[in-house]
Amino acid sequence: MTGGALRLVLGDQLSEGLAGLRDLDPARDTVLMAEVEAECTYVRHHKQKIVLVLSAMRHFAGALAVLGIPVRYVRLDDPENSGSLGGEVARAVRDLRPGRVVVTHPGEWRVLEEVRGWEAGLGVPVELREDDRFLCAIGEFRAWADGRDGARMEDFYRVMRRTHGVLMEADGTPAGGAWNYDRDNRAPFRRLPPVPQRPAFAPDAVTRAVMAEVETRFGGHFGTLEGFGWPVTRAGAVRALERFVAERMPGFGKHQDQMASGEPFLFHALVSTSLNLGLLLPWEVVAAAEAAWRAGHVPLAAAEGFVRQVLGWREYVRGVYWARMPGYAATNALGAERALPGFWWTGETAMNCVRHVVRQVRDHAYAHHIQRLMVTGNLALLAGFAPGPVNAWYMTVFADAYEWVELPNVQGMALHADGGVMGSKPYAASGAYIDRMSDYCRGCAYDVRDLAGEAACPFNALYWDFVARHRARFEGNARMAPVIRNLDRMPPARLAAVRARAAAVLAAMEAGEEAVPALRG
Ligand code: FAD
Ligand code: DLZ
Ligand code: SF4
Repeated sequence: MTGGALRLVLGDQLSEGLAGLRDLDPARDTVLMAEVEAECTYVRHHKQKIVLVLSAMRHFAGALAVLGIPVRYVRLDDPENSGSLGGEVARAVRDLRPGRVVVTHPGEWRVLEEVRGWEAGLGVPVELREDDRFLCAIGEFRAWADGRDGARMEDFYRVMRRTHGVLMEADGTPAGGAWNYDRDNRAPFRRLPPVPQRPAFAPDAVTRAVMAEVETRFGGHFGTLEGFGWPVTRAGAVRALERFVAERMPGFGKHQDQMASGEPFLFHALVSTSLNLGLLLPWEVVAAAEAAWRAGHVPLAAAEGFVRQVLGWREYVRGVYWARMPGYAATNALGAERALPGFWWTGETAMNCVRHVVRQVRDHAYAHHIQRLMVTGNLALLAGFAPGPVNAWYMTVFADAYEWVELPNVQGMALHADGGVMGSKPYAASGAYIDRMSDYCRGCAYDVRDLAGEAACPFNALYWDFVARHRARFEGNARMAPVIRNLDRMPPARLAAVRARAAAVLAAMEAGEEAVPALRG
Protein backbone atom coordinates (compact mmCIF):
# COMPACT_ATOMS: atom_id res chain seq x y z
CA MET A 1 0.00 0.00 0.00
CA THR A 2 3.01 2.32 -0.05
CA GLY A 3 1.73 5.90 -0.17
CA GLY A 4 -1.93 5.15 0.59
CA ALA A 5 -3.75 5.78 3.87
CA LEU A 6 -3.68 3.54 6.93
CA ARG A 7 -7.12 3.87 8.47
CA LEU A 8 -7.35 2.89 12.13
CA VAL A 9 -10.71 1.58 13.31
CA LEU A 10 -10.98 1.28 17.09
CA GLY A 11 -13.05 -1.34 18.87
CA ASP A 12 -15.95 1.05 19.44
CA GLN A 13 -15.91 2.49 15.90
CA LEU A 14 -17.67 -0.37 14.14
CA SER A 15 -19.77 1.65 11.67
CA GLU A 16 -19.40 1.30 7.93
CA GLY A 17 -20.09 5.03 7.57
CA LEU A 18 -17.31 5.95 10.05
CA ALA A 19 -15.65 9.28 9.19
CA GLY A 20 -12.26 7.59 8.97
CA LEU A 21 -13.53 5.15 6.33
CA ARG A 22 -14.94 7.77 3.99
CA ASP A 23 -13.14 8.38 0.69
CA LEU A 24 -11.34 5.06 1.18
CA ASP A 25 -9.56 3.79 -1.92
CA PRO A 26 -9.41 -0.03 -1.72
CA ALA A 27 -6.58 -0.05 -4.25
CA ARG A 28 -4.30 2.08 -2.06
CA ASP A 29 -5.60 2.09 1.51
CA THR A 30 -5.65 -0.45 4.33
CA VAL A 31 -7.86 -0.55 7.40
CA LEU A 32 -6.05 -1.41 10.64
CA MET A 33 -7.92 -3.11 13.46
CA ALA A 34 -5.98 -4.42 16.45
CA GLU A 35 -6.94 -6.48 19.47
CA VAL A 36 -4.51 -5.29 22.12
CA GLU A 37 -3.83 -6.25 25.71
CA ALA A 38 -3.67 -2.60 26.83
CA GLU A 39 -7.29 -1.88 25.84
CA CYS A 40 -8.46 -5.08 27.54
CA THR A 41 -6.75 -4.26 30.82
CA TYR A 42 -6.57 -0.45 31.32
CA VAL A 43 -9.53 -1.29 33.49
CA ARG A 44 -10.17 -4.95 34.24
CA HIS A 45 -13.34 -4.97 32.11
CA HIS A 46 -16.11 -7.47 32.73
CA LYS A 47 -15.41 -10.59 30.68
CA GLN A 48 -18.62 -10.05 28.72
CA LYS A 49 -17.44 -6.61 27.62
CA ILE A 50 -14.14 -7.93 26.27
CA VAL A 51 -15.95 -10.73 24.43
CA LEU A 52 -18.48 -8.27 23.06
CA VAL A 53 -15.87 -5.83 21.75
CA LEU A 54 -13.48 -8.41 20.30
CA SER A 55 -16.21 -10.52 18.71
CA ALA A 56 -17.86 -7.43 17.23
CA MET A 57 -14.44 -6.31 15.91
CA ARG A 58 -13.88 -9.68 14.21
CA HIS A 59 -17.35 -9.64 12.66
CA PHE A 60 -16.90 -6.05 11.48
CA ALA A 61 -13.51 -6.84 9.90
CA GLY A 62 -15.21 -9.73 8.09
CA ALA A 63 -17.95 -7.40 6.81
CA LEU A 64 -15.34 -4.91 5.50
CA ALA A 65 -13.47 -7.71 3.75
CA VAL A 66 -16.71 -8.77 2.02
CA LEU A 67 -16.94 -5.20 0.68
CA GLY A 68 -13.49 -5.66 -0.85
CA ILE A 69 -11.71 -3.42 1.66
CA PRO A 70 -8.20 -4.55 2.62
CA VAL A 71 -8.03 -5.07 6.40
CA ARG A 72 -4.96 -5.71 8.49
CA TYR A 73 -6.52 -7.44 11.50
CA VAL A 74 -4.22 -8.14 14.43
CA ARG A 75 -5.43 -10.73 16.90
CA LEU A 76 -4.51 -10.92 20.56
CA ASP A 77 -2.65 -14.18 19.94
CA ASP A 78 -0.52 -12.77 17.10
CA PRO A 79 3.04 -13.48 18.34
CA GLU A 80 4.15 -10.07 17.08
CA ASN A 81 1.30 -8.18 18.74
CA SER A 82 2.92 -5.27 20.58
CA GLY A 83 0.08 -5.06 23.09
CA SER A 84 -0.89 -1.43 22.51
CA LEU A 85 -2.74 0.63 19.90
CA GLY A 86 0.27 2.91 19.40
CA GLY A 87 2.54 -0.11 18.99
CA GLU A 88 0.24 -1.64 16.37
CA VAL A 89 -0.04 1.60 14.41
CA ALA A 90 3.77 1.93 14.45
CA ARG A 91 4.21 -1.70 13.33
CA ALA A 92 1.70 -1.25 10.50
CA VAL A 93 3.41 1.97 9.37
CA ARG A 94 6.75 0.15 9.30
CA ASP A 95 5.33 -2.80 7.33
CA LEU A 96 2.99 -0.97 4.93
CA ARG A 97 4.65 2.45 4.54
CA PRO A 98 1.47 4.48 4.19
CA GLY A 99 1.56 8.15 3.21
CA ARG A 100 -0.67 9.08 6.15
CA VAL A 101 -2.64 7.63 9.03
CA VAL A 102 -6.34 8.44 9.39
CA VAL A 103 -7.89 8.22 12.85
CA THR A 104 -11.48 8.93 13.88
CA HIS A 105 -11.70 10.92 17.13
CA PRO A 106 -11.57 8.30 19.92
CA GLY A 107 -14.19 8.11 22.65
CA GLU A 108 -11.86 8.56 25.59
CA TRP A 109 -9.52 11.37 26.59
CA ARG A 110 -6.82 8.85 27.46
CA VAL A 111 -6.74 7.53 23.87
CA LEU A 112 -7.01 11.00 22.32
CA GLU A 113 -3.89 12.04 24.23
CA GLU A 114 -2.10 8.96 22.93
CA VAL A 115 -3.17 9.63 19.32
CA ARG A 116 -1.98 13.23 19.56
CA GLY A 117 1.53 11.95 20.25
CA TRP A 118 1.68 9.59 17.27
CA GLU A 119 2.60 11.94 14.46
CA ALA A 120 5.88 12.97 16.07
CA GLY A 121 6.99 9.35 16.46
CA LEU A 122 5.69 7.87 13.20
CA GLY A 123 7.19 10.22 10.66
CA VAL A 124 3.92 10.35 8.66
CA PRO A 125 1.00 12.77 9.05
CA VAL A 126 -1.81 11.64 11.35
CA GLU A 127 -5.18 13.03 10.33
CA LEU A 128 -7.72 13.17 13.17
CA ARG A 129 -11.32 13.26 11.95
CA GLU A 130 -14.37 14.25 13.95
CA ASP A 131 -16.54 11.31 15.03
CA ASP A 132 -19.88 12.34 13.55
CA ARG A 133 -21.87 9.34 14.79
CA PHE A 134 -23.54 11.66 17.29
CA LEU A 135 -26.40 14.09 16.89
CA CYS A 136 -24.50 16.95 18.52
CA ALA A 137 -20.91 17.71 17.56
CA ILE A 138 -18.45 18.44 20.36
CA GLY A 139 -18.02 22.03 19.12
CA GLU A 140 -21.77 22.54 18.85
CA PHE A 141 -22.25 21.46 22.45
CA ARG A 142 -19.47 23.78 23.61
CA ALA A 143 -21.04 26.70 21.77
CA TRP A 144 -24.41 25.95 23.40
CA ALA A 145 -23.01 25.46 26.91
CA ASP A 146 -20.42 28.26 26.94
CA GLY A 147 -21.38 31.15 29.13
CA ARG A 148 -24.73 29.53 29.96
CA ASP A 149 -25.45 29.57 33.65
CA GLY A 150 -26.51 26.03 34.48
CA ALA A 151 -26.36 24.30 31.08
CA ARG A 152 -28.97 21.73 32.00
CA MET A 153 -30.06 18.67 30.09
CA GLU A 154 -33.72 19.72 29.87
CA ASP A 155 -32.83 22.91 27.93
CA PHE A 156 -30.36 21.04 25.75
CA TYR A 157 -32.99 18.40 24.99
CA ARG A 158 -35.46 21.00 23.75
CA VAL A 159 -32.83 22.50 21.47
CA MET A 160 -32.09 19.01 20.13
CA ARG A 161 -35.78 18.25 19.56
CA ARG A 162 -36.17 21.49 17.59
CA THR A 163 -32.88 21.19 15.68
CA HIS A 164 -33.57 17.63 14.58
CA GLY A 165 -37.34 17.98 14.28
CA VAL A 166 -38.02 15.00 16.53
CA LEU A 167 -41.52 14.55 18.00
CA MET A 168 -42.48 18.04 16.84
CA GLU A 169 -45.71 19.44 15.42
CA ALA A 170 -45.63 21.40 12.17
CA ASP A 171 -46.06 24.67 14.10
CA GLY A 172 -42.83 24.13 16.06
CA THR A 173 -44.50 22.99 19.29
CA PRO A 174 -43.68 19.64 20.91
CA ALA A 175 -45.86 16.66 19.95
CA GLY A 176 -48.81 16.39 22.31
CA GLY A 177 -48.16 19.88 23.68
CA ALA A 178 -45.52 19.01 26.30
CA TRP A 179 -41.78 18.41 26.17
CA ASN A 180 -41.73 15.85 28.91
CA TYR A 181 -44.15 13.10 29.96
CA ASP A 182 -42.29 11.89 33.02
CA ARG A 183 -45.43 12.26 35.10
CA ASP A 184 -47.01 9.43 33.08
CA ASN A 185 -43.96 7.25 33.56
CA ARG A 186 -44.36 6.29 37.18
CA ALA A 187 -46.69 3.29 37.11
CA PRO A 188 -45.82 0.47 39.50
CA PHE A 189 -44.76 -2.80 37.91
CA ARG A 190 -47.16 -5.61 38.84
CA ARG A 191 -45.61 -8.43 36.77
CA LEU A 192 -48.77 -8.94 34.70
CA PRO A 193 -48.67 -9.20 31.79
CA PRO A 194 -45.16 -10.64 32.07
CA VAL A 195 -42.19 -8.81 30.57
CA PRO A 196 -41.44 -10.05 27.05
CA GLN A 197 -38.15 -11.97 26.97
CA ARG A 198 -35.17 -10.00 25.73
CA PRO A 199 -33.83 -11.37 22.45
CA ALA A 200 -30.74 -13.37 23.37
CA PHE A 201 -28.14 -13.90 20.68
CA ALA A 202 -26.60 -17.33 21.13
CA PRO A 203 -22.82 -17.07 20.66
CA ASP A 204 -21.75 -18.12 17.15
CA ALA A 205 -18.41 -19.77 16.35
CA VAL A 206 -16.55 -16.44 16.29
CA THR A 207 -17.93 -15.41 19.68
CA ARG A 208 -17.25 -18.85 21.14
CA ALA A 209 -13.62 -18.65 20.06
CA VAL A 210 -13.29 -15.23 21.68
CA MET A 211 -14.97 -16.52 24.85
CA ALA A 212 -12.40 -19.29 25.16
CA GLU A 213 -9.56 -16.84 24.64
CA VAL A 214 -10.96 -14.39 27.17
CA GLU A 215 -11.33 -17.14 29.78
CA THR A 216 -7.70 -18.08 29.20
CA ARG A 217 -6.23 -14.58 29.20
CA PHE A 218 -8.61 -12.63 31.40
CA GLY A 219 -10.14 -15.39 33.53
CA GLY A 220 -9.52 -13.35 36.69
CA HIS A 221 -11.62 -10.42 35.48
CA PHE A 222 -15.01 -9.70 37.04
CA GLY A 223 -18.14 -11.44 35.79
CA THR A 224 -19.41 -14.60 34.18
CA LEU A 225 -19.72 -15.45 30.50
CA GLU A 226 -22.47 -18.08 30.76
CA GLY A 227 -25.37 -15.79 29.95
CA PHE A 228 -23.62 -13.90 27.12
CA GLY A 229 -26.36 -12.78 24.73
CA TRP A 230 -25.30 -9.41 23.31
CA PRO A 231 -25.62 -8.76 19.59
CA VAL A 232 -22.16 -8.60 18.01
CA THR A 233 -23.12 -7.64 14.44
CA ARG A 234 -25.03 -4.81 12.82
CA ALA A 235 -27.74 -7.28 11.72
CA GLY A 236 -28.12 -8.56 15.29
CA ALA A 237 -28.25 -5.02 16.69
CA VAL A 238 -30.96 -4.02 14.21
CA ARG A 239 -32.97 -7.13 15.10
CA ALA A 240 -32.64 -6.32 18.82
CA LEU A 241 -33.89 -2.78 18.21
CA GLU A 242 -36.85 -4.04 16.18
CA ARG A 243 -37.76 -6.54 18.90
CA PHE A 244 -37.56 -3.81 21.55
CA VAL A 245 -39.82 -1.46 19.61
CA ALA A 246 -42.35 -4.21 18.85
CA GLU A 247 -42.40 -5.95 22.23
CA ARG A 248 -41.07 -3.89 25.14
CA MET A 249 -41.28 -0.27 24.09
CA PRO A 250 -45.02 -0.01 24.84
CA GLY A 251 -44.15 -0.63 28.52
CA PHE A 252 -40.92 1.38 28.50
CA GLY A 253 -42.20 4.74 29.63
CA LYS A 254 -44.66 3.56 32.22
CA HIS A 255 -42.20 1.37 34.11
CA GLN A 256 -38.99 3.20 33.26
CA ASP A 257 -38.01 3.85 36.87
CA GLN A 258 -39.10 0.52 38.34
CA MET A 259 -36.88 -2.26 39.68
CA ALA A 260 -38.02 -5.84 40.23
CA SER A 261 -36.37 -8.96 41.64
CA GLY A 262 -35.56 -11.49 38.95
CA GLU A 263 -36.24 -8.97 36.15
CA PRO A 264 -32.86 -7.56 35.16
CA PHE A 265 -34.03 -6.00 31.91
CA LEU A 266 -37.69 -5.09 32.44
CA PHE A 267 -38.85 -2.95 29.50
CA HIS A 268 -35.47 -1.42 28.75
CA ALA A 269 -34.08 -1.34 25.22
CA LEU A 270 -30.66 -2.96 25.78
CA VAL A 271 -29.29 -0.88 22.94
CA SER A 272 -26.45 0.94 24.71
CA THR A 273 -23.91 -1.78 23.93
CA SER A 274 -24.74 -1.57 20.21
CA LEU A 275 -24.97 2.23 20.14
CA ASN A 276 -21.64 2.62 21.92
CA LEU A 277 -19.91 0.21 19.54
CA GLY A 278 -21.39 1.92 16.48
CA LEU A 279 -23.48 -1.07 15.39
CA LEU A 280 -26.52 1.18 15.74
CA LEU A 281 -26.58 4.92 15.14
CA PRO A 282 -28.52 7.26 17.41
CA TRP A 283 -30.68 8.78 14.66
CA GLU A 284 -32.01 5.39 13.58
CA VAL A 285 -32.90 4.53 17.16
CA VAL A 286 -34.66 7.88 17.62
CA ALA A 287 -36.44 7.52 14.26
CA ALA A 288 -37.64 4.02 15.19
CA ALA A 289 -39.19 5.37 18.41
CA GLU A 290 -40.90 8.26 16.67
CA ALA A 291 -42.21 6.00 13.88
CA ALA A 292 -43.64 3.57 16.45
CA TRP A 293 -45.57 6.42 18.07
CA ARG A 294 -46.78 7.88 14.76
CA ALA A 295 -47.98 4.39 13.74
CA GLY A 296 -50.02 4.22 16.96
CA HIS A 297 -48.00 1.30 18.27
CA VAL A 298 -46.69 2.98 21.44
CA PRO A 299 -48.00 5.83 23.59
CA LEU A 300 -46.39 9.25 23.24
CA ALA A 301 -45.10 9.04 26.82
CA ALA A 302 -43.14 5.88 25.95
CA ALA A 303 -41.70 7.33 22.73
CA GLU A 304 -40.85 10.66 24.34
CA GLY A 305 -39.32 8.99 27.41
CA PHE A 306 -37.09 6.90 25.18
CA VAL A 307 -36.17 9.73 22.79
CA ARG A 308 -35.17 11.88 25.78
CA GLN A 309 -32.62 9.23 26.80
CA VAL A 310 -30.98 8.98 23.39
CA LEU A 311 -31.38 12.44 21.84
CA GLY A 312 -31.14 14.16 25.22
CA TRP A 313 -29.10 12.40 27.89
CA ARG A 314 -26.71 10.46 25.67
CA GLU A 315 -25.70 13.49 23.63
CA TYR A 316 -25.65 15.72 26.69
CA VAL A 317 -23.26 13.55 28.71
CA ARG A 318 -20.91 13.29 25.76
CA GLY A 319 -20.94 17.07 25.44
CA VAL A 320 -20.19 17.51 29.14
CA TYR A 321 -17.36 14.97 28.95
CA TRP A 322 -15.50 16.65 26.09
CA ALA A 323 -16.21 20.17 27.32
CA ARG A 324 -14.87 19.42 30.80
CA MET A 325 -12.04 16.93 30.39
CA PRO A 326 -9.41 16.36 31.63
CA GLY A 327 -10.26 18.23 34.85
CA TYR A 328 -13.67 16.59 35.16
CA ALA A 329 -12.21 13.21 36.15
CA ALA A 330 -10.48 14.73 39.18
CA THR A 331 -13.48 16.60 40.61
CA ASN A 332 -14.52 15.69 44.15
CA ALA A 333 -16.77 18.53 45.28
CA LEU A 334 -18.13 16.63 48.27
CA GLY A 335 -14.69 15.55 49.49
CA ALA A 336 -15.62 11.86 49.34
CA GLU A 337 -12.66 9.73 50.46
CA ARG A 338 -13.98 6.40 51.74
CA ALA A 339 -12.72 3.09 50.32
CA LEU A 340 -15.14 0.95 48.34
CA PRO A 341 -16.21 -2.06 50.44
CA GLY A 342 -15.55 -5.57 49.16
CA PHE A 343 -19.24 -6.37 48.69
CA TRP A 344 -19.32 -4.06 45.67
CA TRP A 345 -17.49 -6.88 43.91
CA THR A 346 -18.87 -9.95 45.66
CA GLY A 347 -22.46 -8.91 46.30
CA GLU A 348 -22.09 -10.41 49.77
CA THR A 349 -24.16 -7.95 51.70
CA ALA A 350 -27.40 -8.17 53.62
CA MET A 351 -28.69 -5.16 51.65
CA ASN A 352 -30.98 -6.97 49.25
CA CYS A 353 -31.06 -4.15 46.70
CA VAL A 354 -27.27 -3.92 46.47
CA ARG A 355 -26.85 -7.70 46.45
CA HIS A 356 -29.36 -7.92 43.64
CA VAL A 357 -27.64 -5.30 41.47
CA VAL A 358 -24.10 -6.64 42.02
CA ARG A 359 -25.15 -10.20 41.17
CA GLN A 360 -27.03 -8.95 38.15
CA VAL A 361 -24.00 -7.11 36.78
CA ARG A 362 -21.81 -10.13 37.47
CA ASP A 363 -24.17 -12.30 35.40
CA HIS A 364 -25.23 -9.86 32.66
CA ALA A 365 -22.77 -6.92 32.67
CA TYR A 366 -25.96 -4.87 32.74
CA ALA A 367 -28.11 -2.90 35.14
CA HIS A 368 -30.70 -0.40 34.07
CA HIS A 369 -30.56 3.29 34.77
CA ILE A 370 -32.37 3.41 38.11
CA GLN A 371 -30.37 0.50 39.49
CA ARG A 372 -27.13 2.29 38.51
CA LEU A 373 -28.29 5.64 39.86
CA MET A 374 -30.48 4.93 42.86
CA VAL A 375 -29.01 1.73 44.28
CA THR A 376 -25.23 1.63 43.77
CA GLY A 377 -24.86 5.30 42.82
CA ASN A 378 -27.00 6.43 45.74
CA LEU A 379 -25.11 4.25 48.22
CA ALA A 380 -21.76 5.59 46.97
CA LEU A 381 -23.02 9.17 47.26
CA LEU A 382 -24.49 8.76 50.74
CA ALA A 383 -21.55 6.80 52.13
CA GLY A 384 -18.97 9.14 50.58
CA PHE A 385 -17.03 6.53 48.60
CA ALA A 386 -14.14 8.15 46.75
CA PRO A 387 -14.96 8.95 43.08
CA GLY A 388 -11.86 7.20 41.69
CA PRO A 389 -12.71 3.66 42.80
CA VAL A 390 -16.43 4.20 42.14
CA ASN A 391 -15.70 5.21 38.55
CA ALA A 392 -13.36 2.25 38.19
CA TRP A 393 -16.18 -0.03 39.34
CA TYR A 394 -18.66 1.39 36.83
CA MET A 395 -16.07 1.18 34.04
CA THR A 396 -15.37 -2.42 34.98
CA VAL A 397 -18.75 -4.01 35.46
CA PHE A 398 -20.84 -2.77 32.51
CA ALA A 399 -20.68 -4.02 28.94
CA ASP A 400 -21.59 -0.54 27.66
CA ALA A 401 -18.97 1.40 29.67
CA TYR A 402 -16.74 3.91 27.87
CA GLU A 403 -15.40 6.86 29.76
CA TRP A 404 -17.21 9.51 27.66
CA VAL A 405 -20.55 8.18 28.87
CA GLU A 406 -19.63 6.53 32.18
CA LEU A 407 -17.78 9.46 33.75
CA PRO A 408 -20.44 12.21 33.57
CA ASN A 409 -23.08 9.75 34.72
CA VAL A 410 -21.07 8.67 37.74
CA GLN A 411 -19.08 11.78 38.57
CA GLY A 412 -21.91 14.18 37.80
CA MET A 413 -25.23 12.46 38.07
CA ALA A 414 -24.61 9.85 40.75
CA LEU A 415 -21.88 11.34 42.97
CA HIS A 416 -22.43 15.09 42.52
CA ALA A 417 -18.63 15.20 42.50
CA ASP A 418 -18.72 17.87 39.78
CA GLY A 419 -20.39 20.25 42.23
CA GLY A 420 -23.59 20.58 40.22
CA VAL A 421 -22.63 20.68 36.53
CA MET A 422 -24.97 17.82 35.63
CA GLY A 423 -27.67 18.33 38.22
CA SER A 424 -28.71 21.16 40.49
CA LYS A 425 -29.20 18.77 43.40
CA PRO A 426 -27.73 15.39 44.28
CA TYR A 427 -29.75 12.25 43.55
CA ALA A 428 -29.75 11.27 47.21
CA ALA A 429 -32.54 9.11 48.60
CA SER A 430 -33.36 7.07 51.66
CA GLY A 431 -34.63 3.49 51.60
CA ALA A 432 -38.19 4.74 51.12
CA TYR A 433 -37.42 5.58 47.48
CA ILE A 434 -36.04 2.10 46.79
CA ASP A 435 -39.06 0.60 48.56
CA ARG A 436 -41.43 2.66 46.41
CA MET A 437 -39.70 1.74 43.15
CA SER A 438 -38.97 -1.96 43.75
CA ASP A 439 -39.84 -5.12 45.63
CA TYR A 440 -36.31 -5.41 47.06
CA CYS A 441 -37.19 -4.28 50.57
CA ARG A 442 -39.74 -7.03 51.03
CA GLY A 443 -36.98 -9.61 50.76
CA CYS A 444 -34.42 -7.72 52.81
CA ALA A 445 -32.90 -8.51 56.19
CA TYR A 446 -33.08 -4.80 57.02
CA ASP A 447 -36.20 -2.87 57.92
CA VAL A 448 -36.85 -0.07 55.48
CA ARG A 449 -39.20 1.71 57.90
CA ASP A 450 -36.63 1.87 60.70
CA LEU A 451 -34.24 4.78 60.90
CA ALA A 452 -31.72 4.15 63.65
CA GLY A 453 -32.25 0.67 65.10
CA GLU A 454 -29.82 -2.22 64.72
CA ALA A 455 -31.78 -3.67 61.83
CA ALA A 456 -32.63 -0.31 60.23
CA CYS A 457 -32.12 0.02 56.49
CA PRO A 458 -28.60 1.46 56.10
CA PHE A 459 -29.80 3.87 53.41
CA ASN A 460 -31.98 5.68 55.96
CA ALA A 461 -29.31 6.68 58.45
CA LEU A 462 -26.78 7.28 55.68
CA TYR A 463 -29.22 9.62 53.95
CA TRP A 464 -29.70 11.90 56.97
CA ASP A 465 -26.03 11.71 57.82
CA PHE A 466 -25.27 12.82 54.26
CA VAL A 467 -27.68 15.75 54.47
CA ALA A 468 -26.31 16.79 57.87
CA ARG A 469 -22.70 16.44 56.69
CA HIS A 470 -23.32 18.70 53.69
CA ARG A 471 -25.87 21.02 55.25
CA ALA A 472 -23.76 24.13 54.70
CA ARG A 473 -23.27 23.37 51.00
CA PHE A 474 -26.94 22.68 50.30
CA GLU A 475 -28.77 25.10 52.55
CA GLY A 476 -28.79 27.80 49.87
CA ASN A 477 -30.09 25.38 47.24
CA ALA A 478 -33.83 25.97 46.69
CA ARG A 479 -34.40 22.37 45.56
CA MET A 480 -32.84 21.07 48.79
CA ALA A 481 -34.77 23.45 51.05
CA PRO A 482 -37.53 20.97 52.05
CA VAL A 483 -34.92 18.37 52.95
CA ILE A 484 -32.93 20.82 55.07
CA ARG A 485 -36.16 21.87 56.80
CA ASN A 486 -36.88 18.23 57.68
CA LEU A 487 -33.35 17.80 58.98
CA ASP A 488 -33.74 20.86 61.18
CA ARG A 489 -37.03 19.54 62.54
CA MET A 490 -35.40 16.37 63.80
CA PRO A 491 -34.93 16.46 67.60
CA PRO A 492 -31.19 16.64 68.40
CA ALA A 493 -31.20 13.35 70.30
CA ARG A 494 -32.90 11.63 67.35
CA LEU A 495 -30.41 13.09 64.89
CA ALA A 496 -27.53 12.01 67.14
CA ALA A 497 -28.91 8.45 67.19
CA VAL A 498 -29.31 8.46 63.41
CA ARG A 499 -25.79 9.70 62.90
CA ALA A 500 -24.43 7.14 65.36
CA ARG A 501 -26.22 4.45 63.33
CA ALA A 502 -24.67 5.85 60.13
CA ALA A 503 -21.22 5.78 61.71
CA ALA A 504 -21.75 2.18 62.77
CA VAL A 505 -22.92 1.20 59.27
CA LEU A 506 -19.88 2.86 57.69
CA ALA A 507 -17.46 1.33 60.21
CA ALA A 508 -18.92 -2.13 59.59
CA MET A 509 -18.62 -1.64 55.82
CA GLU A 510 -15.03 -0.51 56.22
CA ALA A 511 -14.22 -3.52 58.38
CA GLY A 512 -15.88 -5.83 55.87
CA GLU A 513 -18.34 -6.96 58.50
CA GLU A 514 -21.51 -5.61 56.99
CA ALA A 515 -22.81 -8.87 55.59
CA VAL A 516 -25.02 -9.60 58.57
CA PRO A 517 -27.29 -12.51 57.69
CA ALA A 518 -31.03 -12.29 58.24
CA LEU A 519 -31.12 -9.59 60.89
CA ARG A 520 -34.88 -9.78 61.06
CA GLY A 521 -34.96 -13.58 61.00
P1 FAD B 1 -32.64 2.32 28.11
O1 FAD B 1 -33.06 2.58 29.49
O2 FAD B 1 -33.53 1.49 27.29
O3 FAD B 1 -32.39 3.74 27.40
C1 FAD B 1 -32.18 3.84 26.00
C2 FAD B 1 -30.86 4.45 25.67
O4 FAD B 1 -30.77 5.78 26.12
C3 FAD B 1 -29.64 3.77 26.25
O5 FAD B 1 -29.27 2.65 25.48
C4 FAD B 1 -28.59 4.86 26.19
O6 FAD B 1 -27.94 4.88 24.95
C5 FAD B 1 -29.41 6.12 26.36
N1 FAD B 1 -29.30 6.65 27.72
C6 FAD B 1 -30.22 6.59 28.69
N2 FAD B 1 -29.81 7.25 29.79
C7 FAD B 1 -28.58 7.71 29.51
C8 FAD B 1 -27.63 8.46 30.24
N3 FAD B 1 -27.84 8.88 31.49
N4 FAD B 1 -26.46 8.71 29.65
C9 FAD B 1 -26.18 8.30 28.39
N5 FAD B 1 -27.06 7.60 27.65
C10 FAD B 1 -28.24 7.32 28.21
N6 FAD B 1 -24.70 4.34 29.80
C11 FAD B 1 -23.77 3.82 28.99
O7 FAD B 1 -24.02 3.66 27.80
N7 FAD B 1 -22.54 3.50 29.46
C12 FAD B 1 -22.21 3.65 30.77
O8 FAD B 1 -21.09 3.34 31.16
C13 FAD B 1 -23.19 4.20 31.65
N8 FAD B 1 -22.92 4.37 32.97
C14 FAD B 1 -23.89 4.88 33.78
C15 FAD B 1 -23.60 5.09 35.13
C16 FAD B 1 -24.55 5.64 35.98
C17 FAD B 1 -24.23 5.89 37.41
C18 FAD B 1 -25.81 5.99 35.48
C19 FAD B 1 -26.84 6.59 36.36
C20 FAD B 1 -26.12 5.77 34.15
C21 FAD B 1 -25.16 5.23 33.29
N9 FAD B 1 -25.44 5.02 31.93
C22 FAD B 1 -24.46 4.52 31.11
C23 FAD B 1 -26.74 5.44 31.36
C24 FAD B 1 -27.82 4.35 31.35
O9 FAD B 1 -27.93 3.76 32.62
C25 FAD B 1 -27.53 3.27 30.31
O10 FAD B 1 -27.30 3.87 29.06
C26 FAD B 1 -28.70 2.32 30.16
O11 FAD B 1 -29.00 1.72 31.39
C27 FAD B 1 -28.39 1.28 29.09
O12 FAD B 1 -29.39 0.33 29.02
P2 FAD B 1 -30.50 0.32 27.88
O13 FAD B 1 -29.88 0.34 26.54
O14 FAD B 1 -31.43 -0.79 28.20
O15 FAD B 1 -31.17 1.73 28.13
C1 DLZ C 1 -12.96 -1.71 25.05
C2 DLZ C 1 -11.98 -2.22 24.07
C3 DLZ C 1 -11.36 -3.47 24.29
C4 DLZ C 1 -11.74 -4.34 25.44
N1 DLZ C 1 -10.44 -3.94 23.45
C5 DLZ C 1 -10.09 -3.21 22.37
C6 DLZ C 1 -9.07 -3.67 21.46
O1 DLZ C 1 -8.48 -4.72 21.66
N2 DLZ C 1 -8.79 -2.89 20.40
C7 DLZ C 1 -9.41 -1.70 20.16
O2 DLZ C 1 -9.14 -1.06 19.14
N3 DLZ C 1 -10.34 -1.25 21.01
C8 DLZ C 1 -10.69 -1.96 22.10
N4 DLZ C 1 -11.62 -1.49 22.97
C9 DLZ C 1 -12.23 -0.17 22.71
C10 DLZ C 1 -11.29 0.97 23.12
O3 DLZ C 1 -10.96 0.82 24.49
C11 DLZ C 1 -11.97 2.31 22.82
O4 DLZ C 1 -11.82 2.58 21.46
C12 DLZ C 1 -11.39 3.43 23.61
O5 DLZ C 1 -11.65 3.25 24.96
C13 DLZ C 1 -11.97 4.78 23.16
O6 DLZ C 1 -13.36 4.84 23.40
FE1 SF4 D 1 -32.10 -1.84 50.21
FE2 SF4 D 1 -32.80 -0.83 52.59
FE3 SF4 D 1 -34.63 -1.88 51.02
FE4 SF4 D 1 -32.83 -3.46 52.18
S1 SF4 D 1 -34.39 -2.24 53.20
S2 SF4 D 1 -33.51 -3.54 50.05
S3 SF4 D 1 -31.04 -2.14 52.14
S4 SF4 D 1 -33.41 -0.08 50.58
